[in-house]
Amino acid sequence: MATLSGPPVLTSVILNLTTLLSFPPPTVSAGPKLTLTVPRSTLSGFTTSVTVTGLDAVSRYYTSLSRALDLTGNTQSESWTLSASNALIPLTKGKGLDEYKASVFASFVECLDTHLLKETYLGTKEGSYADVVICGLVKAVKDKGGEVKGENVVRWYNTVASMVKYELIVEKKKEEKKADKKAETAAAPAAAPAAPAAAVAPLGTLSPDSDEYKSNVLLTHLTSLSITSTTSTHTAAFTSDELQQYAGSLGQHCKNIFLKDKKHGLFLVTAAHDADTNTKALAKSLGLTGANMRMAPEDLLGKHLDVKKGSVGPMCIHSDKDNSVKFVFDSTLLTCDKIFSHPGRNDWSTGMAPVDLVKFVESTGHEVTQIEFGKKGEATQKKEVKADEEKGKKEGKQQKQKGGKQQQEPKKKGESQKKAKKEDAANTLLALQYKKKEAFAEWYSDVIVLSEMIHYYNISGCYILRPWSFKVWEKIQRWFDSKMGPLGVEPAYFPMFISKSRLEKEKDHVEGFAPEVAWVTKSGDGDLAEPIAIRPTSETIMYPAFKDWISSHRDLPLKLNQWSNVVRWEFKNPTPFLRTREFLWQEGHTAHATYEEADEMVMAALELYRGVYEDLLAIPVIRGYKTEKERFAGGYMTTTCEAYVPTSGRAIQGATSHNLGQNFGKMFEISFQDKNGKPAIPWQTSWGITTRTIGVMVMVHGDDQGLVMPPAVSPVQVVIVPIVSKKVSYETLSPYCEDMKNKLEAAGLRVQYDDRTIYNPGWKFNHWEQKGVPVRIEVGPRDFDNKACRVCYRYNGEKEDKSFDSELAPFLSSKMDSIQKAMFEKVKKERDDHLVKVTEWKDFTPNLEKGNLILTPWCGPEFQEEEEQVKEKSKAEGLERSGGEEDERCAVSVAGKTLCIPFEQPDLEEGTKCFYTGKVAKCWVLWGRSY
Ligand code: 87F
Repeated sequence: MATLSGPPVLTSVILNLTTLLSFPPPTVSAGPKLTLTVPRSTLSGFTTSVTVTGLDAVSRYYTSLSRALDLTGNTQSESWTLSASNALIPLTKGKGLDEYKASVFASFVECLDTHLLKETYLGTKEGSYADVVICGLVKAVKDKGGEVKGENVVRWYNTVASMVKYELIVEKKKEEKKADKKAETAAAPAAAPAAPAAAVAPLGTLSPDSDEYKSNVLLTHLTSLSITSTTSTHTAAFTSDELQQYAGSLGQHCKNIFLKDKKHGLFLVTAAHDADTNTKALAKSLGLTGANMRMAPEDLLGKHLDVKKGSVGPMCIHSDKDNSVKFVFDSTLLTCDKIFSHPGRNDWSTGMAPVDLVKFVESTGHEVTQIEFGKKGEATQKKEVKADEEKGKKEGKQQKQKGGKQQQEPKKKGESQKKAKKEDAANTLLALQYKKKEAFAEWYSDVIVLSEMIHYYNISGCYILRPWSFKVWEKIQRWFDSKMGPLGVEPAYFPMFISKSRLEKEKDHVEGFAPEVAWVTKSGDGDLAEPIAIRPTSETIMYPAFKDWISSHRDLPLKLNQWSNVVRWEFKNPTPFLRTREFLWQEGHTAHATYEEADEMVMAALELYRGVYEDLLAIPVIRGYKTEKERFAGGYMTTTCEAYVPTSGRAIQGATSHNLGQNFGKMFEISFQDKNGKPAIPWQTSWGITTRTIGVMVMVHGDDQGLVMPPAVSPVQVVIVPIVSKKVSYETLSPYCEDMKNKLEAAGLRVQYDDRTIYNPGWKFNHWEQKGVPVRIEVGPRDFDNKACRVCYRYNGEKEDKSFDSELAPFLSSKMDSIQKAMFEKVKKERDDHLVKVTEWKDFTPNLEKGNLILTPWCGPEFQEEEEQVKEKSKAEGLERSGGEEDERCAVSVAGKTLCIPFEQPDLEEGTKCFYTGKVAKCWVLWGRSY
């Protein structure tokens, strides 16, 4: 079996370095001099810190701290690292990178690059000398304006750099609170939280005799109570997914939530990791009236529990000396043999019997309020069903078979149904936990999971697309394929592997992308003779075949389309659909006899992308050309369609279509005899759209109840939910509903009759709302009597009663169109309300801050340097105004960048000046913060 190496191996380096020294980590700053500051308290209990300055000294100091000195586990540093660092120390001194330094550096990089190609650095628990050398030097050179060209070095650096950044952030500790606070009040987060990191450090055991153990007050308190426990060390986990990944094998971890309620105070809730901790239901169970429980701000965590976000555990209650926090415990945890929680830090997990945990909390003078939490998903539903059964029994009615609650047909239909719905929602505990406007990133994760679109996977950046999202993708595919035939584009499939030589044939094309290429280097235990890349795109796979197929003008045009997966090993935080390491796409590749024909193809593909977004997904896009800086470097000209996400105020590139010119033709020696018998090089195009489309759809249309599906792509357009009563049973209602389903289906609608008896109507309403089905039809006993039904619209929450007659199907069919249109118009209005013109620099950043797309007069697409300056300056201004700072790993930036030069250009009066350079403007350019 072939195994992937390269990036996964490299990412383990991050772990090695971050776990090299326990919390707080050392700070490494790579400036003209590399400085390492190690808080000694973490090593020996002293509170002094040691600072080592200079690259070599830092390297040596690291070395002295670590028993396994290099990544191969040797106890001697490898000779190349020492000599390299010695030779390169002068580079880190003085300003700028002069020619001499640059040449020394270039030769070093070359030798290092070759070294990294044949050497695979497998991480051990300790850090590496090599990391320090490479990371420090590359950063130092980059800081001086130098460029690092070695592919393997860049890949290494990109991986390790995220660690340095992490440590630099820790360095800013004092300002952390301030920055965090500002970040909280800033605009909604732009990207969903990071998925689990790619590599997992092995679990370790913390000895109770160790200094580290003894200096942890929670653990010493535990010991003082004679409680039997074990504490394991692992990779720091910042999310429950990560915890599951890094320490899930230990056993049941608990979920800990610190809540604040204005009226009732602070609560620390410890529940099963899969418990549904809906705060409304919790308040109800606690008997709190008028409660509005929210996540407590982070400063309160520090103040009351002396812990940081992400490291909270039940034992932290120990720090609440004035008893201002109430402790709530999920009683279902009592059935576990052992439960694990953090003793104040998220790279340690302590396991003990649940009764002992209760004992611990009580020993701190806190009362333990026990509540039985439901489980997210099925278990909760079962519990609810059970409760319903109890209710049914009380009503003198056994519902063993049916399971679900048999709702009474309301006397006053509207009101009672509303009430029933409310009650059900409270019972189900399945509502979304986050509001879209308040916590966009968390809301996004919640929606895609609860709607059953995404299931998380244990490799960072890879996700399972469940039927509910894959069917949307299939809709896009079918629609797109229906347009391929008329354009003369044929389907094909090419292998997913590329040899190194082919991938690198077209240098411009791969340059810059190289760090993202994943390689297969082994089969079983043996090394492959030559590493094989996994396609990040297929130009270099397809074009050698084009060379074989094209020899005459009669072989042109050649137009192929392939649906496939591609792999790009991203280092920035991944987000399902939006930024993933493997994704699905369509890539079209064509070759033509003339530039004009190629250009026509480029525009036709872009028009299809407009169609996918606007006609299928109800999302308006702006089409245009990319600037020189942003276009695909391997081609001649790039066109794009850009969408807008109102909640984050960010643009997102929807799809691109390139005119590749004759560049690839030349590189791959594709030529043909033209009509006049003369040799010529074909003009090529490539174009692609990915599963990112689905993420954009979720972000743009979703609301606080979940997804809102545009009818054109919704796997189910109408769901029929029966509401049975004492008098009217399922058996009676079902034929009526089946008949309705058949009639609607005959009219071309996608219909589902939800006749599941284990769920009650309220549960079903909530379920289908979360999945965003455009229309729900409720059929109750009275509807049955009146040959009617109630039609509820997902996108605006409106409802109306309709007769079930021959008009219903055409009515709903046309409703699908009007809903689609209304959804598009609503989003378009929002987008247009955020589209502004700016003609002076001073207005640029303030408008970015308002989440606006900005049209500016611009000196021309070729002014790359100036474009970069706008980006950097707006970033600096943005950060200054918000008081924040940016993490390199973060996928989004506050910088404003060019999105496109829109095809539709507003009038540009003669003499208009570029808003930035003051030169004569040549066009309007669209800018924005983007994903
Ligand atoms: C990542 C790694 C290696 C983008 C990459 O846009 C290579 C690449 O060539 C790479 N990321 N690209 C550009 C892709 C160009 C083009 N390919 C066909 C498309 C549409 C579909």
